Amino acid sequence: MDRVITIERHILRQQQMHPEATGTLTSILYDIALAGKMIARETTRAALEEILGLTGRFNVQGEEVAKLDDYANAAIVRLNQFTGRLAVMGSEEIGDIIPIPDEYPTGRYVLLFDPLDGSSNIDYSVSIGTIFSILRRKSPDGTRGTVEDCLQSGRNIVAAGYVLYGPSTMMVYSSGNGVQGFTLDQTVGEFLLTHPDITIPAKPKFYSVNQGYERHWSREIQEFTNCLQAKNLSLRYIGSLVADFHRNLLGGGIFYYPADTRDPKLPHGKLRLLYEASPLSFLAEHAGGKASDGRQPILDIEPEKLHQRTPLFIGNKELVELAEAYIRGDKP
Ligand code: FDP
Repeated sequence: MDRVITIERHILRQQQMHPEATGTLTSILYDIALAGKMIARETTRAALEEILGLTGRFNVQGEEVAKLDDYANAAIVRLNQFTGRLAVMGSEEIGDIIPIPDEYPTGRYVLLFDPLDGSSNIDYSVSIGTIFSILRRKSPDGTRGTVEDCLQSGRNIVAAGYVLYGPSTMMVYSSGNGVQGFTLDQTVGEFLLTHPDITIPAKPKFYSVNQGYERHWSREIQEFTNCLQAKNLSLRYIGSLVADFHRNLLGGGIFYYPADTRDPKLPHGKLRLLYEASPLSFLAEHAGGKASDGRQPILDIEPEKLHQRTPLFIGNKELVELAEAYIRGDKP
């Protein structure tokens, strides 16, 4: 690439393609990139604090050390609650909606996010990520946002993406016009475009699933998995959704977290529709892939609850369709 394109420049260019745009969406995306840089810095520091034995309740200054997922949640809320761009927010960390405080104006958009996905991996220095989606409000402008503003199907997503905190920090997003990947240059503090117009490779390499739970799966899912093995796909499972999705997005493959019989309270698998599955499904579709709950596209599901769970099959179109065929009972 002979041009250096920062994320700011790229987002602005996308905005210029829409003469009617007010710049509000652009500003929300900037703020998410900024939150991503702040969280990236803290994830690096958290590893050191672990080594230095500082993860007790207080740091060297005698200040209380927030848990990383609380920090990430607070960073995103603080950066977005006063700007007048959002009607309401929803976070995987918080049970209810996050209203905009009365002292601040509200705006046209809704921000849903999982501040730190894969957080059970934090203590092991394994990649984790932030997932987000942005939608338009349904409630009238000028009022406080409502839970209905958050309970929208993924088809209404205007922009979505994630920040991956791995060997490098990357932000991958789409506002409906291709999927773009940026890598954080720590020395200048900028996300630079390194992966323009990402499409999922047609030839898959990987399948990703927690095979430790195989005995709790339905016969159809077990047979589907055998079929993937017969295709000589490599098993790769990090156990951090963003990282697993990212690898398969670039390398080709399928990630799935099916429903299983381990916990009767979780009959639909583990992953959250609004905070995890929908945003990544938006990216998968814009990268030429597919995402399904096994019966219908994830983006078509009308959510009923903020923390609704869903089975997820996401990645290469052919493999997701193969999973659907097995689940329907008409395996090829
Ligand atoms: P985590 O519990 O570490 O936060 O939904 C959260 C998630 O991680 C995903 O990131 C990950 O794909 C999945 O759960 C891992 O679940 P298992 O440990 O059951 O495989």
